[in-house]
Amino acid sequence: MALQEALAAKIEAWRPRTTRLLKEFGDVKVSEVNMSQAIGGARGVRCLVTDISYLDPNEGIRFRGYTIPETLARLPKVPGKEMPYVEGHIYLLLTGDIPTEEDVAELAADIRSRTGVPGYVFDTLRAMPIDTHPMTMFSAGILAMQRESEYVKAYNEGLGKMDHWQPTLEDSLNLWARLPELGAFIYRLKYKGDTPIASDPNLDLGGNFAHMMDIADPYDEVARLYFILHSDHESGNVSAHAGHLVGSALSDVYYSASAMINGLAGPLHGLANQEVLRWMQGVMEQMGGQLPSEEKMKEFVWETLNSGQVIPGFGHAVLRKTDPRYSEQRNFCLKYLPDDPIFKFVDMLYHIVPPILEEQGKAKNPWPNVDAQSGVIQWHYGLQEYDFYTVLFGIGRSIGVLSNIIWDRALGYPIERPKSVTTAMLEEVAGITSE
Ligand code: HAX
Repeated sequence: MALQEALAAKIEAWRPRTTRLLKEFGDVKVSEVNMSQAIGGARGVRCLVTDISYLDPNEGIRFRGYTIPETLARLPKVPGKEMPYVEGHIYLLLTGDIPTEEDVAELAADIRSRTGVPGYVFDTLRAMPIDTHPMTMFSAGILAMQRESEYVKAYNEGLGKMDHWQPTLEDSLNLWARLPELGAFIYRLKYKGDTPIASDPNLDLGGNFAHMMDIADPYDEVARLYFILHSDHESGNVSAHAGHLVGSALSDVYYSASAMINGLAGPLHGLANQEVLRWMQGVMEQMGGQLPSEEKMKEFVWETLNSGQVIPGFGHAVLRKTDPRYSEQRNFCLKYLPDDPIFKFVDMLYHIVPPILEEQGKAKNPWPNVDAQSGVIQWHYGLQEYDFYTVLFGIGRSIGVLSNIIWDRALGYPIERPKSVTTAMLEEVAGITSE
């Protein structure tokens, strides 16, 4: 397939760059670690390497050098649609090149041929209590599929280290084909009385997902936009880092993807998209189903902050401006659902929350992130079971995380093992002596 050949050529060309940096410049300093970074979640420590995406604090994410609007404009479009093929985005993240129409057609056909989540995975999920969180089901479903790993077979047969990326790519393509099926299955198991809809072999990844969810157009466009926007946010966020960390032990990508989903399930990370809707529903309930006035809204925001909770959907560990992923979804809302009451609510928050967070003076970034806007679109198209939203995020995020692991293997990145210190050691560095 063209993708494998293109990727093999890119990898061959890239390897000497990494080898040279390691060999000739191994002792050159990249970053230093201060006390607050050691205690505070390694914020800003430059110790991960990826060429797949880069997050500038003010500009936002670039995928392989392209901003979000550039990515959406340049990738080949599904015929008759405005959004690009998710498959084309996979090609871009893997190779760094915008694919041709033929490249996309070939990759899309390949991914379609790999659909078919094994029945035993569905049986495993059916055995779980129905009130299990969808993210738990998603993670368990991925893990249950681990026996399908081509990488494990090749590893056990003694495959050389430099070739590890090839069966990792095979596993990743299989997962990219099957995660939308798994996600849609969980949705229809949990909320639609266990009525799964079979995958349609004629549709692209986004269109097929909308079909398996049984949500009418333009939900296919929502799916394409959503999976692309959530695909990658460089390597340090919890989901990407969890996936990378587990993969660094040469665990296969089923283990990595399951770990990534577990990290994404935290309310400070991917679960924030469900938390936004939950928080808004709470406010609406208190208002008897009405949209609150601006003054009332400000009171609710302060109440949440004063009770020690965060305002979900706002703030970011790296970004210092409105998240362009938020802006892209806002543009979608302005075009397709400008009068939706929940959109109006979110838009009111966009104006109200940042000045309040600035006044409170704690959050380094008062602006909205991707999660503030994404639930609104889902809600509008009938997907109102908001605890499912992070599964959608996870399907998208798998594209970036697994692309990174393929490259980690191609470049022979070692097992990850930062060093820990004790509090007493930090006190010694600080010059604190006991009285
Ligand atoms: N509401 C209230 N307080 C906030 C806040 C928010 N939205 N964002 C940050 N703060 C507070 C922090 O809790 C922290 O308080 P303490 O000093 O009392 O601990 C302080 O401001 C400084 O935090 P920060 O340096 O600005 O932010 P962090 O890098 O520590 O954390 C978070 C980044 C995204 C986790 C944070 O902004 C947050 O909790 N936001 C709300 C949850 C959310 O929307 N998460 C999704 C983020 C995007 C993402 O990963 N999506 O998957």
